[in-house]
Amino acid sequence: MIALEPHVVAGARAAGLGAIADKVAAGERLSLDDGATLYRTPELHVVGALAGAVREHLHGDRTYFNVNQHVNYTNLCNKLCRFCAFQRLPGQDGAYVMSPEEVGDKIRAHLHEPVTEVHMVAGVWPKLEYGYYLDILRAVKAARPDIHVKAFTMVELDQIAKTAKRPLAEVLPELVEAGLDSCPGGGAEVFADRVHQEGYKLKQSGDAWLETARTVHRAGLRTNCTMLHGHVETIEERVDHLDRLRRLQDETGGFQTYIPLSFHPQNTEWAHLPGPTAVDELREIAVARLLLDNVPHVKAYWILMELGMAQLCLSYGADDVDGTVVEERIYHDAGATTPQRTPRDELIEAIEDAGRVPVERDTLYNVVWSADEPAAAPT
Ligand code: V47
Repeated sequence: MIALEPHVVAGARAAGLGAIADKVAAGERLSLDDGATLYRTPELHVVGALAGAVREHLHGDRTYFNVNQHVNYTNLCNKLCRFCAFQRLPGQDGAYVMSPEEVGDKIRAHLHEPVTEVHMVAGVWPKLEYGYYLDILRAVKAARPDIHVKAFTMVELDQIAKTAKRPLAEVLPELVEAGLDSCPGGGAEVFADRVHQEGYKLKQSGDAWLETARTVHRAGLRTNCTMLHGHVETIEERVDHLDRLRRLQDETGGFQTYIPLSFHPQNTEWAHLPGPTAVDELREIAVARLLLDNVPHVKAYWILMELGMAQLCLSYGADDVDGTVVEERIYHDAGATTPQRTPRDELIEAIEDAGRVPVERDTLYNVVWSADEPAAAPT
């Protein structure tokens, strides 16, 4: 049972969302039709209030962040996704592959900071040898043995297994042995075949992404999940995507966090599309919090939307703002105007300014430091 404030119930009834509010209060699963209604209702503040109530039921005011560092080890990619500004082919301006030594150097450059996670994703390039992936994992751990390595989207893992010419289930223990600790949520885009064909047909299908995630969860690794929204997809395709994530989560329980990724059009083949508005971003957070009743966390990734928007998202269902990041390429190549990094104390201040309680977490949501128990603050 979730206690909804009387004004939230009244607002929901006035907006024609009374039946959905009753289900939310009873902790009942929302249907696909409910999802479409939440996307279409003009009263976004009511959707946000319902999602905010769920967020507070799950996490109170606690708002998570981490001290992390991104490493994008190559931008070579043969998937040619129409939404992507990061990808390069060999010989193109700015194309690069980091050696394992360079990956280690990136980690060593931040040893003076209390980084607990490296987030390591890249393009998909079949000419990279299987041993390369093991070597970059080992290079990270050699540089910083206690760091958590969150690396490789389902799309990259699919390629790594193909390169190794072995099933992923066999390859995963070797990646773990080399240093892999968990996996990020990217590469899911929108699962619907129609959108896949129109925007990223060379990439693994939605079904294949889900099957890869199933294999990863069965191997005992936690992952995140995402949806890239605000391009050519319909509302029904978004609801279907969230429902497919929800069904896999019922089966495996392996997803920790859902992150809506708002499409950034600049320098992409879809540059003529307007991309989502700030209002769309709020709605994605809120609808996801309400539909994904079995995913513990919803993240407002500040890199996508400015810290001010991420603060607002904390009242629309989000309980996490991601981390310090340090160096980001995927969104900045596609026109993001956010800074490359936000220092730890600024994340704390932003969360407090939004009226919430900052909690520094590690990748698996163990508490590193919390404003409500500040004694163990890291230096
Ligand atoms: O896989 C690429 C998307 C993803 C664009 O798991 C784009 O904690 C919008 O997955 N506009 C990478 N989106 C980012 C990602 C992520 C980010 C933060 C945290 C976590 C996590 C995961 O970004 C890609 C793709 O789906 N993407 N280009 C673009 N132009």
